[in-house]
Amino acid sequence: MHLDHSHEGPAAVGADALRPDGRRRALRVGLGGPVGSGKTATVAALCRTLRERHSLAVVTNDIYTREDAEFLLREAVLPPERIQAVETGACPHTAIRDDISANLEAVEDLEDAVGPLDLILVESGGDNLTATFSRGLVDAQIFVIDVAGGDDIPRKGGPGVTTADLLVINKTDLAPYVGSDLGRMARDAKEQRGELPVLFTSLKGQDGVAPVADWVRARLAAWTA
Ligand SMILES: Nc1nc2c(ncn2[C@@H]2O[C@H](COP(=O)(O)OP(=O)(O)OP(=O)(O)O)[C@@H](O)[C@H]2O)c(=O)[nH]1
Ligand SMILES: [Mg+2]
Repeated sequence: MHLDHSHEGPAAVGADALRPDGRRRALRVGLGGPVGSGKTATVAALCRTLRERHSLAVVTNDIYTREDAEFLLREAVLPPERIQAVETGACPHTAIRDDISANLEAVEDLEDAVGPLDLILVESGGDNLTATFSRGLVDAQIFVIDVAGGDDIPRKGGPGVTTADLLVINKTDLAPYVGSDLGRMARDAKEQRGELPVLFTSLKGQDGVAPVADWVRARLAAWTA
């Protein structure tokens, strides 16, 4: 049985926000979602957009490989010492929700090695609609789906779609080719999520990640306030 922490509130900015040396730790943002929806592409684009102004690091999770980390290294989105891979060896959600020890170790190692850091992005391995992060691991979570996965995904709900702090619906450039109705996706997402935000992106376009980067900047501002 999997523990579901999705109903816990956001982590309080309290003692948990401080490192043993008394400095504020980095804001930790998790990215989850189905296989191939664009999580790594979003992480890469966020790094390129935010790295000038902020001190960043990334943790990737893959089941048996280090492919996502290797992609980010090849693309040189950050210096290599700021990218860490966790090989989960099991269902991806297990490592972000049920036994978060390997991921916690990775984020703490990064802060020790290259800190102080403003932001650590933790990418989950691609998983199903129930995949959510433990609030013991991340302060906020982004759920990335894409229009090519079917325009009924927001309507199907599941904890990723309904409770993530931000829902990203990616690959809008593909909508005409796969017959996805973006208006319907927006209405269904609103119905599932109420006031929680939803952003549409196309990472193939110029600066396509900008709305997500703005959302992350707002979270960072709140974290450091
Ligand atoms: N057309 C289009 N392709 C995209 C977009 N975003 C990502 N892709 C492509 O989609 C494929 C999968 O993207 P990834 O970022 O690797 O997806 P992921 O969610 O990290 O995949 P896993 O980690 O394997 O679950 C890649 O070929 C990307 O280039 C987009 O906005 N539009
Ligand atoms: Mg990936």
